[in-house]
Amino acid sequence: MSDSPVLYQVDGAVATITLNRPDVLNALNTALMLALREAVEKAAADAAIRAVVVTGAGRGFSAGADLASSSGGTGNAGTTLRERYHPVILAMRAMPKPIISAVNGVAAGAGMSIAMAGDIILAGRSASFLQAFSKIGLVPDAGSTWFLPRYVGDVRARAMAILADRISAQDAQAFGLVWQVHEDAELLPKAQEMAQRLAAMPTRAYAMIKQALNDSHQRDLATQLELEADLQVEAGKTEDFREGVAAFLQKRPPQFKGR
Ligand code: LHQ
Repeated sequence: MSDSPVLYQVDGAVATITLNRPDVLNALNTALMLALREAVEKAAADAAIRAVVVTGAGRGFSAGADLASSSGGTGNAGTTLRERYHPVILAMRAMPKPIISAVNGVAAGAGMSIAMAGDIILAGRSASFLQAFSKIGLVPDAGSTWFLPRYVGDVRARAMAILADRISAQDAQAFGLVWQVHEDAELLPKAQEMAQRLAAMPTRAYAMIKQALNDSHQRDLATQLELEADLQVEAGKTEDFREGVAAFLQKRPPQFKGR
């Protein structure tokens, strides 16, 4: 396998981005974060890609910041986070196509933040989730304090951040963090199957769904209603909407083009 810290593989309209430092459970160093940013931006910019899978090589998804590298230390954590992590998290949220996080093993610290920046989280049976930060005297970062209360509620988010207990895939699903749990060997095939399904759907509507949901907690109802109406006008102008309605009326499967 390539020794590049991030692999980028394309199958039809699906890009699979693999964190690839398996010897250290895909701990995040500068080279990996730069390559991850490049991969995320490439998938976002390529109109031929209509769904993305993010996963990890080996037995981990990601153990979070590489504590053995200089950028994993806290001396320049602000710069590291702002320059290396925030662009990745923001680019994943802004990605105008769905991202499936296929969590194949432990997702710890900022590795868990990256998993949570995806739109749908699938987990392998032996995967686990760990807000590791407080164990080493740090605070959750890279979006964990934003995603976690929204996904699992404030009570569980506080317990996870404060206790830093490892949460099983099964418990994470019960918490609402994980959409589906699959047998380990089935995780990647299932994630890619879901991505292929999404890649054949109306991609521009997905981009607008993400836009509507990304910050909906910050908007009041009246503002959100306005945003929905504006986006619906845009969605109504797409070729895929015309095709969706035509296919429904003609009682045939739609052929969406992502336009
Ligand atoms: C690792 C790591 C790792 C290096 C396992 N680094 N080598 C902070 C600062 C600045 C900017 C950005 O953001 C952040 C936020 C953060 O992400 S802070 C949180 C960092 N992550 C952690 O504190 C988790 C540390 N790792 C662990 O607690 C365990 O490794 C877990 C629970 C993830 C997995 O445990 P095991 O399955 O028992 O595996 P292991 O501990 O044996 O690890 C396997 C190898 O990976 C081992 O190397 P070795 O040479 O002994 O085989 C570890 O040293 C290495 N590794 N995490 N974060």
